Amino acid sequence: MRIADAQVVVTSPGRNFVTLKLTTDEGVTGLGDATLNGRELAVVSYLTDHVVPLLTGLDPHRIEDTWQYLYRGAYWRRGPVTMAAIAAIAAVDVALWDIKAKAAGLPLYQLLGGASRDRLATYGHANGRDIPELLDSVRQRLDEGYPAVRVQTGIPGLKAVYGVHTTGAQGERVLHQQTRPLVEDWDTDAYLRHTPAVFEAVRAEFGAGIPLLHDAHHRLTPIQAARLGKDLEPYRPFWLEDCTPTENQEALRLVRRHTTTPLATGEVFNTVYDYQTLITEQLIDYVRSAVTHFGGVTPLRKLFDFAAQYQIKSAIHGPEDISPVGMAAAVHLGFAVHNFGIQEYSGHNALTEEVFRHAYAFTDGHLHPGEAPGIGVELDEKLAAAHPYEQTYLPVNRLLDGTVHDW
Ligand code: CS2
Ligand code: MG
Repeated sequence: MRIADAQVVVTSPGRNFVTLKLTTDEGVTGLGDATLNGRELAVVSYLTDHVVPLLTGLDPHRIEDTWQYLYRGAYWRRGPVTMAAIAAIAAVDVALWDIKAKAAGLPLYQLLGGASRDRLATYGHANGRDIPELLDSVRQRLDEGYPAVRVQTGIPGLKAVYGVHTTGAQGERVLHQQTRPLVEDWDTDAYLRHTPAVFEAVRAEFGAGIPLLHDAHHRLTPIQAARLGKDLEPYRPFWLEDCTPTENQEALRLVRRHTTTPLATGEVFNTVYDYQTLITEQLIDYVRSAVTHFGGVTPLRKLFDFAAQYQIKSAIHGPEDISPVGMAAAVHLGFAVHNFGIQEYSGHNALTEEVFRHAYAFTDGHLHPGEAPGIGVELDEKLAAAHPYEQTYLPVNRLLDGTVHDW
């Protein structure tokens, strides 16, 4: 069997997705997600101009070798185009696993060691501009069956904050489709004062039993993160995510010294070296990388096995900007690895579900990969073509004095 064709499909069924479709000379196809939210076209170019020309004629069964060929063969790494390169390599990797599993007539998880559980526990996003709106949103997620909920709210005095949907004049949710980044505002002190009150209100309303997660989204200094972790301890969070920009891995040594609140990070990481200190010094409890942004199933499985030696668990990134192709790969991998922790799952809008028909199923707050051969996703190319790319940016965050801050 040889790779005969490679297509890069860009579609925007409500938000942009970049998908790689490989076709072998025996007609077996494979899909991979290459979506990098807000910088999609960089990956399209990396794939189209630099990777696709190398793929035709390769043996699709040589997944490890192809990964090494594309990663080491580029020479340049962990630098200016890393995330685009890694997302591109991830798409090839997942498409090759899809092909291999389809050729074997098996769902991908069977090639990864088989099922280690019957279903995957998930967490959903609850948010509100204020605490009453958040409580309603938590109730909705619990009614949908989510066993765990991430809580995010607006901050008194701030007009637009991460995780709280910006609504348009008609109250519609403003997505990221616009020609310039939305500008959000931030006041760390107000946030640090407000967040414990949010947890207190959610605990008072829903009790101590529900796992509550929170994402600080890279915004705190280490000592501020330590403060928040400590202040949330009475409410026993499931985790505090991205509490400080963890490119500075040593920062979490200080946080760890002050709080027992579990820590999660890694959605913006792209190689194991980004985690090395965090894992070997037990500075985190969950690794957050997505298949798409960590180079594919091949390297992410290795990361989970490394993390397992330190009792650190998986928590694959799963917001709506991970396409159903990336989500399918995540569910297969999460189903097979022993140190599964939890799976983030925001779901996708109806049109996206039509463009990417998938075998994985979300039932009573849990995911199952399904038994379809491969990753179990079919791309409706005609419908995809009917929704072309739309310029989009992630928001930019500024402090009240106008200084740019982490978003
Ligand atoms: C967030 C993401 O889900 C999360 O944990 O950090 O929604 C993140 O903001 C987006 O993926 C950025 O594209
Ligand atoms: Mg996050």
